[in-house]
Amino acid sequence: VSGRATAVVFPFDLFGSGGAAAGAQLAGDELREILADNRRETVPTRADAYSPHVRIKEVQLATMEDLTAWRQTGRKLARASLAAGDFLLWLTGNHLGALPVYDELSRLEGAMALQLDAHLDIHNFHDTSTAPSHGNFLLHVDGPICPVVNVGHRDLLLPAEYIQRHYRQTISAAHLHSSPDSALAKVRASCQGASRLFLDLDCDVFDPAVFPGVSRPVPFGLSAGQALAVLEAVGPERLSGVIVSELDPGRDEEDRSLSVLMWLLEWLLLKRYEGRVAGGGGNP
Ligand SMILES: [Mn+2]
Repeated sequence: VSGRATAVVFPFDLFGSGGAAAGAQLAGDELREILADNRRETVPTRADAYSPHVRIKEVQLATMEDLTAWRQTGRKLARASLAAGDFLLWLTGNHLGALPVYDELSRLEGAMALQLDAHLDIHNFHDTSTAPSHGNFLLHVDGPICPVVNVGHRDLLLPAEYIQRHYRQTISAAHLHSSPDSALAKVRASCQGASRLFLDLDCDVFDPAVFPGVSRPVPFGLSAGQALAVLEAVGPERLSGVIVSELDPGRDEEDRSLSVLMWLLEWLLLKRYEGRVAGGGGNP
């Protein structure tokens, strides 16, 4: 563990949710602003725990050459950061932009993804393309995929046996709404053995009332508080990285979605770094 946090802005949004690349850039800009504000502050604040350790890398996906090489470019960046033991904050456009991280993560022993997503991204319907898209990208991971646990889906179509082939565990939003304690216990248990736990946050896991800024809103989603409870259940300080996708600023309303996301990211950074400073037990 390096003690460093690398935020990668990876504005990819082809093959689904066009417009979400702007969400990655916006989240990156907000993070830069938060860090600058923290640096300007003259009295000690809790943000001092993480601010000095965060750096931001911005990937250009602007030319045909850039786009042709998107997956290799992404894999190279993810691989370097995983090898260095950085805390990786991957800000991408649509959910397919998470694929290069899954490619690299899946090569590592003890790796696991806790995926918060309204959809189970293994769609194989007659009218969905078999080429990689934001709705099926888990089927396209290079090599055997690391265990994936979904929390918060609202899927009404996929048969259980098909889901079980691709997910270690799925805990639906309905389960969370109706029996929160049992759902959270299930989340905790299914993430227990992982030594490298990544949070894969597809913003459409939130209820559209909380988070309107997504291109495929699904009702009956998680409240902001429920998402927090899920993360508390696994222990946010354990996370090795976070992938964020599907923020579509064009559909947001007065930055409500953006503020939910940025609060959560600041909270995750605090959880990651505060314990290390105060406890002194972890690696700096
Ligand atoms: Mn998704």
